[in-house]
Order: sequence, then structure tokens, then C-alpha cells
Amino acid sequence: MAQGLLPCPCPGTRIRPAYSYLRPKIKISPPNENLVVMNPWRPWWERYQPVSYKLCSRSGNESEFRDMVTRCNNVGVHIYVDVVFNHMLNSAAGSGNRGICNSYFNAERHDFPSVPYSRFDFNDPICKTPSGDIENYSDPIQVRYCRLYGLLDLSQWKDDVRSKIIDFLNHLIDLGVAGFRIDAAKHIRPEDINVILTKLNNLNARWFTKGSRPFIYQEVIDLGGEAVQSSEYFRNGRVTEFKYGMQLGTVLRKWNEQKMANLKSWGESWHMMPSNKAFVFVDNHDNQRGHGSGGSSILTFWNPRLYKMAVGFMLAHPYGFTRIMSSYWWPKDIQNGTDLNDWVGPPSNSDGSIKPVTIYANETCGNGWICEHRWDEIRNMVIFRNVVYGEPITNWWDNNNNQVAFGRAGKGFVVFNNDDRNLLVILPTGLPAGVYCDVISGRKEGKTCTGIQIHVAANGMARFQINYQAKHPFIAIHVEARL
Ligand code: ARE
Ligand code: CA
Repeated sequence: MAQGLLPCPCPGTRIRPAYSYLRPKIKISPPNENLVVMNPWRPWWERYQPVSYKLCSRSGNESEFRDMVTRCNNVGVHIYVDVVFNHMLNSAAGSGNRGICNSYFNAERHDFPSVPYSRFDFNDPICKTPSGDIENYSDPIQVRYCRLYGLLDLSQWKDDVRSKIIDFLNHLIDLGVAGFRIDAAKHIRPEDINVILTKLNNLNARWFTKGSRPFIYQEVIDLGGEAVQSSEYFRNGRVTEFKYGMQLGTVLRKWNEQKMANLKSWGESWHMMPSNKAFVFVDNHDNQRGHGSGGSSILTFWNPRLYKMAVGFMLAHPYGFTRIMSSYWWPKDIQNGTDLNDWVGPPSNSDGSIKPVTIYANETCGNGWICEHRWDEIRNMVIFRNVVYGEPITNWWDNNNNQVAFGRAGKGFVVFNNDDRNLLVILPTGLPAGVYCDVISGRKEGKTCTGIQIHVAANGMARFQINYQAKHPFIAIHVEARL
């Protein structure tokens, strides 16, 4: 999610009672001490250059972190932490007390006394590339033992390194976090991750059922054709499926002669991993700004109409474990295909402190925060996903072009129009008879609907109309939004 902690009071406090069965989850930026980067000025990516495992970052110190986790857990909002333990900071960082909490390091000597790590804890002797960096992704030895972007590569195969990582993660678990995103997991052997995971504590019994294990997802970019494959990581937990956002973006943009009707077979047959392993998203903090993978097909908040359709489709479709993004605005400046401002960090003051999120009366955000998770269409589709959870796709319909519809076995129904012509159809929905509130153009408030109403007849048939210039290019109804 956002580069920066989402503000508490957590979003969970705003969930309406009718939807209290929702258990919101938030993935936060790396909370441990990182290098302060001054050139460019305080880029978001400084958070991926660890100096120590002290909980101390632009988002706050340990007591603030503990306070956030406690308050979030108390209202049923679970926190997942982005953990960076493939590497420390970059080899050219020099030396000094330039950790964000003044910890000392010496990059050249590989000295991180606040952990502590020393030169024996890094992979330099194993990496054989001339630069010491990863130069060829077809060689698994380079991918695992050389430096990613010049970042000093830790030896997770050594017990003393493992024990430092285990202590760090267990400290977070004891504070009450619910799980982890393992950054750069592709660059760590899956067996080393496995040893670390088996040594983790159970989740804090103050908030979680006794014996609960942390939720794990591993960041592995596997678009095919490289030495390291996502399947190597399945036994450790979920794995990021980067083909998802790339392919869905391609379909919605109608590139490569793709059309939404092709999504009838969406899932494993699109060369994606098994659904019960896949961790999916339309965009992430890297590829929404040209880092990482996915290229120009990735849809983001900069293209809200298509983005909402993509997120809506993702949340309506049963494939994978879904995550939605929450972003901040930055002064995008594309020159020759590259964004010169891809480094710009979260809204901040001149002393580097992150600006608070302003929340308006209509529940959207200001002060530079985009908060896609609060956009009505996206928030309501998260509810849709929970209402239809576990139900298969039924009643698929398409016009052999970019108008598609499908149901979730009597619990919900969605209709998309991404064609340049109006949609007007009568479709079997599989839903019980009644009047439903479309949760895309509005929401159900008591017995009334602020948006379009859909009448489902006794035989399950309903009439849908979506003009191609309509503000909302899709309709979603579900059994909890019946009037
Ligand atoms: C920054 C500068 C670099 C500089 C470095 C060290 O941008 O120019 O060399 O600092 O001084 C993030 C940013 C990086 C940033 C880094 C450290 O994206 O730009 O470097 O933080 O501050 C690969 C990895 C994958 C990784 C992506 C970005 O496999 O793990 O690259 N993603 C995670 C995070 C990132 C983060 C890191 C890892 C590092 O999500 O936010 O980097 O902690 C093909 C391959 C992929 C490869 C991809 C891009 O698709 O298949 O494996 O992804 O190309 O190279
Ligand atoms: Ca490595």
C-alpha cells in the first residue's frame, strides 16, 4: 500500500456496522531504520536501504509503531509489514551516522554495528560478476548472491544472519503484526526463507486465535523466461503474481487485440500460478511509477476510469488473494518515456516529515494523498468480494467484445462496458428476486439507494444499461445491497 503508514485512527473505525464482518488489512512500508538519502531528496525508495532493525523511519518510532498496531488491532484492522532482509544499503553509501535514527554504518567495510552485521555476513565472496551486482537474471547464482541495484547482499544461509532476521520479525509479531511481505524474495533462496519462517512466533494471542501463524507473501517477479521461478516459493506461502496486473492492463487498454470477452478464461490458463498461491494486484508501489515490472500496460490512479474497472474486475473475480493500492500524488514528468520524478517521496514538509492525511467530509483524502481504498467504487467492491467469497463464477455473458457480465452463484452480479457503444441487455443473474442497489453508482443507505436500482425478476432476469459515456462503466449488485 502507501509509502508511509496509513493514518490511525485506522480505516476500520469508519467501516459501517452492516459490514462489520470485514477484516481490513493494511500493508505498510518498511518500518525499520533506513539510509537517509539526500540526492535525490528523500526518495520513497530510501525505505528499501536498511541500516538497522530498529523500528524507526519517516513514519515514526517504535512507540508510535506499537501504538498504531495496538489501535488498529483493537478495531479489527490488521497490519502486514514489508520486511527487507535480502540486503542492507547500497555499497557506495560511504560511512557515518546517516541512518534515519543516527545509527552508524560503514558500507565499504560492511559494518552495521546496530544489528550487528559485519563483512562475514555478506555474499561478496560468492558473487562472481565483475561489478558485484546482478548482471544476468538467467543465472540463479547471480540472482541470489550478487547485489540487487548495488545493495549489500546478506547471507541468509548463515545461522547468525538468520537469527538476526528471526529476532527482527519476532519482535514485530510480538508487537501484534499479522504477517509479512518479503521484499526481494526472488533474491533469497526459498529454503533459507523456509528456515526463517519455521522459527517465527505465533501471532500475539491478545488479538489473534492461539496458535495463529503469520500470513506470508513473497515478492517474486516471474514473467517467465528467467532462472528463478515463482513455484520454488509456493511452500513458504503466497507469491506475487506480476502477470496479473500486466495482462489485465493489456486487456482493458485493448492492446494486442485483447478484449474483455477473453477474460472468460481468466486465471491459471493465462499462464498464471495456481489461484491458492497467487497474491494479486492491479498495480504496486514500483510499477505504478515505472519501477519493477509490468511496463506501460499497468493501470494506476492516473487513469481512474480504466483503473476502477480493473480493480472492480479483480475484486469481482475469484482468482487469487487480492490487494488494493493506496497512493500519494507526485509531479509525474515523462520525458522520452521515463518519469523523471519516479523517485519523489510521500507528501512531506521541508524537514522531511511526512504530511498527515486530510480526510474530507465525503471520506476522500487530501494533502496529496490519493487513498484509492476510499474511492466509493473500490471500497464497495471490497465489500462485494467479501459478500460473494467462496462462490464460483456463474452466468458468464459477453458480447464477444468488451461488454462482459458474470455472477457469483446467487450472491452477486457484475456487468462491465468497455466498448465504445452502449450496453443494453437482459441477463440471467442467478440472484433472488428483488430490487438491488448498484454499489458502483451509489450505495445502499438504510432502505434507499443513492445510485442505479436493478430489478431482478422472479426468474432471476434483470435489465442492465450502461451507456459508453456513462460516468460509471460498470454495475455491481450483491445480496447485502438488496433494498
Ligand atoms: C535505488 C536507485 C538505484 C540504485 C540503488 C542503490 O534507484 O539506481 O542503484 O538505489 O543506491 C527500490 C527501488 C530502487 C531503489 C531501491 C533501493 O525500486 O530503484 O534503488 O529501492 O533504494 C527487481 C527485483 C525486485 C525489486 C524490483 C524493483 O527482483 O525485488 O527490482 N522490487 C523490490 C521493491 C522495490 C525495492 C527493492 C526490491 C529493493 O518492491 O521497491 O527497490 O529493496 C525484471 C526482473 C525483476 C526485476 C525487474 C526490475 O522484471 O525479472 O526481478 O525486479 O526487472 O529490475
Ligand atoms: Ca540475495
